[in-house]
Amino acid sequence: MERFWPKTIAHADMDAFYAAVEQLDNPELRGKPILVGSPFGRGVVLTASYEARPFGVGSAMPMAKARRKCPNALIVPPRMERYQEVSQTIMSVFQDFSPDVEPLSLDEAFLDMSGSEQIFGGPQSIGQKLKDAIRQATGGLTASVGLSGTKYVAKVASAYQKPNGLTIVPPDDAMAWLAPLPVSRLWGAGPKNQKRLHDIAMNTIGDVANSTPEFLSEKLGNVGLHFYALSHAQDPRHVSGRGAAKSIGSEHTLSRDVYKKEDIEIHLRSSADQIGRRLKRKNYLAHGVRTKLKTRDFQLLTRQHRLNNPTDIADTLYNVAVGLLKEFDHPGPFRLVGMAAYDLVKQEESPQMDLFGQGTRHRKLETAIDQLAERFGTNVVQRAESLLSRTKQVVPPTLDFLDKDGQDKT
Ligand code: TTP
Ligand code: MG
Repeated sequence: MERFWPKTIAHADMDAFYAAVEQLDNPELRGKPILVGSPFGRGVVLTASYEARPFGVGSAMPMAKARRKCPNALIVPPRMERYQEVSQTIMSVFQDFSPDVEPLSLDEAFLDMSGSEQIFGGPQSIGQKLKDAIRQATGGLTASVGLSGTKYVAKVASAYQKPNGLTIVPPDDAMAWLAPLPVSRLWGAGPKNQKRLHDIAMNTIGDVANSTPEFLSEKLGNVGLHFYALSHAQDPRHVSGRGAAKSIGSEHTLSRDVYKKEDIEIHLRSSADQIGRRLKRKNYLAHGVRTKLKTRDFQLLTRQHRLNNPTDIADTLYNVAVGLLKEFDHPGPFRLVGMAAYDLVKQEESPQMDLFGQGTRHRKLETAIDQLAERFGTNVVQRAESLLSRTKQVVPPTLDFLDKDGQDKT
């Protein structure tokens, strides 16, 4: 009899999602290089069809540059509502497969498939059925799917043979499978951490696995320990499925567009404070922070960052959200500023919580502020900084601080 894995996690990610939807809806676009994005102004490519990718174009590249690199590409303006509709179809397929589905974006999700072998068969069969069901429900779209015993390895696996891939990594083989991959495949290894790893002669995940936690934490701090765990295919996070909040967000639609960093920061500050309060109230910690900006032509731009230690501290959320601003390549102005905390875990489930470090003092202080805010309203307790920025704002009074639900009027 086939032996099943102790835990089976699938990650599914649609191939060239927006572009594939355009090709599905318009047969004339099929088999051709297309770029989805606004053809006007200084917009960026949201995604490129696989026919366009060999020309070196892809998500987030300025449209003008992409057109130079791939002059034959057809430019298709995005239709967000349609992508959302298709996303709902995909998500409902996922829900037919598992009660524990954790969407990460419109086109990807984790599914906890543990114990479902009686219904769907072993990992290979689960993956194939999932792909078939997506193709059928959407009328022909393909997804790439990875299966392994952890979220991390499942995600790396789904990207391994794109497009239309299916990659199975048995948990016992996961460490060896990861070893030859570049360190850029470590979750949370942005350009800075990749460079730090290269500087200590670590180029593959196997190099990290063969190091020691002591050395890595000496060279990289906490994130070094996180990389060490990943390189050993250790990732204790659960698929946060049914009923769990997916993200907590706050955004401000502005009465007048902003483009100055200081103005954006003011809005992020009040969003972060509000999100921190809601996280604490619900006993959640967030693994991720997303910053959102909407352009004048209603393009929604987002950048996100995963934290090594999940947090509910507003100050940390704020600093990460502000740090993300430099990753946007749009000069503004923006008509909406917002942020969200995502990838939420219940406080008690997080093994990495920074109980004894920096966080504790901060949390105590913020909890006290939150309690006051809850009793007397947010107008009573404010950071000196936000008062300052408010006075700076007095002439001319350009910004509308009214939050979506009307609660956080400062
Ligand atoms: P991705 O899954 O990252 O990319 P993709 O589906 O286009 O291509 P693949 O997964 O096969 O590599 O993102 C899903 C959609 O999200 C993408 O089609 C467009 C949108 N998106 C943006 O709007 N901006 C971005 O910077 C990225 C990366 C994606
Ligand atoms: Mg995708």
